[in-house]
Amino acid sequence: MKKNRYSIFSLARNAVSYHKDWRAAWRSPDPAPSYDVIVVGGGGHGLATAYYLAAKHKVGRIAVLEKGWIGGGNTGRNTTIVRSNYLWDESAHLYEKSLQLWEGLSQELNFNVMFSQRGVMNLGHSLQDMRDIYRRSNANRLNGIDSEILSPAEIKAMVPAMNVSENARYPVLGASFQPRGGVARHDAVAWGFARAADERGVDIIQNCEVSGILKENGAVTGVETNRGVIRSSKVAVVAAGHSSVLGSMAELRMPIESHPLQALVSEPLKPVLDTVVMSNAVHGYISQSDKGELVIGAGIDAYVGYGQRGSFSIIEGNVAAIVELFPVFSRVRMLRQWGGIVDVCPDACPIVSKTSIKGLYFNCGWGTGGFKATPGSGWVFAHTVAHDEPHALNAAFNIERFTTGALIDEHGAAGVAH
Ligand code: FAD
Ligand code: PYC
Repeated sequence: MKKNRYSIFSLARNAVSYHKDWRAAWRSPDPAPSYDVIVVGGGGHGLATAYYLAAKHKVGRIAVLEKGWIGGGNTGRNTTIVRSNYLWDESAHLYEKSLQLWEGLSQELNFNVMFSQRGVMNLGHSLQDMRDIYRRSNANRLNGIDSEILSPAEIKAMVPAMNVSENARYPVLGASFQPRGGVARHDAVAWGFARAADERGVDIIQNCEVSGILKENGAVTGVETNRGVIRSSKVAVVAAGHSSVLGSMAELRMPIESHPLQALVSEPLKPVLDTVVMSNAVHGYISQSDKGELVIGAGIDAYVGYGQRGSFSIIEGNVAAIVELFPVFSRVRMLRQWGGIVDVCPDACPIVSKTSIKGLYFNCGWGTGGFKATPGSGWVFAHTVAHDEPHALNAAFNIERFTTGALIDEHGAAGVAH
């Protein structure tokens, strides 16, 4: 029988050993001179890509190069909402694949990613909101994606703390509800993929910043880093927040703008909200973490930049919107605020694609909504890199769509204004 390193006995032993001889969950190797595939970026998407490259496609020598610490980018900064209720078939199929992977992810990785299917509610506050909600809900059902329409009374029954009065400035007229949506523990997703990838021989190299992409005769040959040159004929870039910076290293101009996106959490409260509530119109979304904190997020800051922070006016408007929906939260104290940098494409859809440079692949542009896509993105990107061809699920998300015009406009389903 295979020895289980993570058994209950090892938990008990480590609990009383004050972490002495604690075995690291992944190694910290020096970079090798060359690899079969280099993944740039150790967020959830990069780690998932490396995991599926090793586990599913049996690629032998893989490195993940991360300039900071794994999960320290948007993966560890997001509000963890997972859903698949996108409007267009292409996105619905991709996000639904991801949701299905989430449903088995803790078992797949042997790591509890705390995926909690507590449902996601998207509120409507006007006649046009409700028309859009019906349209998207019908499209979802045609794609086999669970979706229900809730009346204000049904919303009130599920979320008693919400003000559904007709007299509110933005009255709640109804909502779509995806019962299989929910939240997950963001760090755990990075750690789970990292540990499982490391077990399959993937070298995860932190504090390793890529500063150049090397190419010869139109093909990639490796990368320059602060740990020296590392060679590979396949480089897969998954560097959310810095995709344009990485693109410019290969003289590729990416159709991307990088914006701050903020979030904040409150002091811990007793259980008061057991589903996820999102409102596009008032620009706020809220859930309650297992620790009891209210997890709150807003729309992007309108300016572009690489600072992992945002401006106060966004928080002010965001909190005002949440308090209008939940007057009972008006006296709750906020505990911390932070920002990430989201790479936004003009059609609010990602790029998961080969490029004009042989062996160079980009996975980016997930904007405000890529956390939910983490396993699905890794799944299709690993396929694309391993086979040098897109998977059927990401074929439409190629970089050429910005010249052919075959855009997939998901601004309405992005859930967050940008
Ligand atoms: P990241 O985790 O950002 O990983 C990219 C990595 O690349 C980083 O670790 C970075 O350090 C590294 N890197 C960059 N440049 C280099 C370099 N030169 N060399 C080496 N490494 C490099 N999505 C949802 O689905 N639901 C949500 O509720 C949600 N809420 C959000 C709330 C906030 C406040 C933010 C900021 C984002 C939110 N998102 C949400 C979006 C989501 O977080 C991202 O789309 C997703 O996490 C992107 O994952 P990633 O692994 O590609 O990126
Ligand atoms: O895409 O569901 C989403 C989302 C919620 C908050 C930020 N993004």
